[in-house]
Amino acid sequence: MKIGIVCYPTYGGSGVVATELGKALAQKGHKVHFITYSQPARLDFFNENLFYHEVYVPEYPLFQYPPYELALASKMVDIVKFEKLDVLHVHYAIPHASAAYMAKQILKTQNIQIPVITTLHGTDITLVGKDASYEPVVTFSINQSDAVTAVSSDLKTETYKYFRVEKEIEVIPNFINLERFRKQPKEHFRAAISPFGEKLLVHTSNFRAVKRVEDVIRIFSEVRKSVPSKLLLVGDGPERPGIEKLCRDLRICHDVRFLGKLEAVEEVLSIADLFLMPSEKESFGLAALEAMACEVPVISSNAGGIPELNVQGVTGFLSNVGDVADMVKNALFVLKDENLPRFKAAALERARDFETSKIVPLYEQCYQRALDSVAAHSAL
Ligand code: GMT
Repeated sequence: MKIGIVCYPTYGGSGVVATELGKALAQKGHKVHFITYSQPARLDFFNENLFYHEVYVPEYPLFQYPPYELALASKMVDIVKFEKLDVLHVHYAIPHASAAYMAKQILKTQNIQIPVITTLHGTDITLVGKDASYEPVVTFSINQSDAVTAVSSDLKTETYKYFRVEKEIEVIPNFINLERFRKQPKEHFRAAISPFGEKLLVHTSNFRAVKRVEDVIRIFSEVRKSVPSKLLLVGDGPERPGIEKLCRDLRICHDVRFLGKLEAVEEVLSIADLFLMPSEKESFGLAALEAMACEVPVISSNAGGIPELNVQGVTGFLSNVGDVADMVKNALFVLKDENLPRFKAAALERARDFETSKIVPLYEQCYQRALDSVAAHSAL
């Protein structure tokens, strides 16, 4: 198949899933064309089946807000025609689903029928999408897609709750490349970070309010009172200045390391004992899956789709959003030397359920059904 993938090129979960999906499809022999405004962060290797088309938005003094969606729709039209694409798969509804709708309508006037598959990732529904500024367009473009997928059952439920969506939504969870995300021997790194055998807690995120990084710091601050430990923070974002101040106020800076936007997060996860994800909202929790694949148990909130990944008392524990005391209690339980090995083993075992080879065929089947349905309609 010739597949167009439209996504955000950044480190965010939706862009990561879209890029990893494209890479996996290319390895299976499909021709995959990424269409976005800059090189996707994880599109970092050469494969004869991978192509990248950059969307350029010309500047003009009249434009206070450059019309990216129009430039994107025009690019989609151009690439579908020139590369003879079979399907367009857009990740994150805003503005990709509506741009795809526009491209599809333009192509229709030229007798080209192309199915559009929209994958909902989370904040496009639970945070941004349901805002009145976007809701009518999001509802319309979801309903106009030929197939719609969501990354968890919870996100599917939320979508039906907040939007008048008539389309069937298929749940296709996030997936993980276990060849890349696996526990690697990094003992020298561990010895450098925790020279006295301190336990290592890790959090990775985009440091937005929804991630509740402040809870991460408060959990750690309590845990280290009972268990000698260090905290590694991977990622960066708007909450970071406040988080740094909190570390100073709590006088724990010497035990907290801000590592920034690290490329090789699996190396940090390889030396971790516990992953913290106290998010306010989380449609799936890809960062937790990456941790679990590296044998790291998870202390999380029970928000959104996290319970579909983290298994209570098996791969870690879940608490109500903001219940720092419960998360501290659970963290101390998991970190006990007699408990840690079984939680680590269970985390990896659970991650195997989401291996790339198990999930990517679900997308291929989805594409085929959308293609068949468009072909059947145009034959009428
Ligand atoms: O978590 C973020 O803020 C990034 C966001 C995105 O859209 O890039 O991630 C969302 O999509 C990921 C991939 O499907 C999911 O694993 C994350 O749970 C989801 N984030 C939220 O729902 C907050």
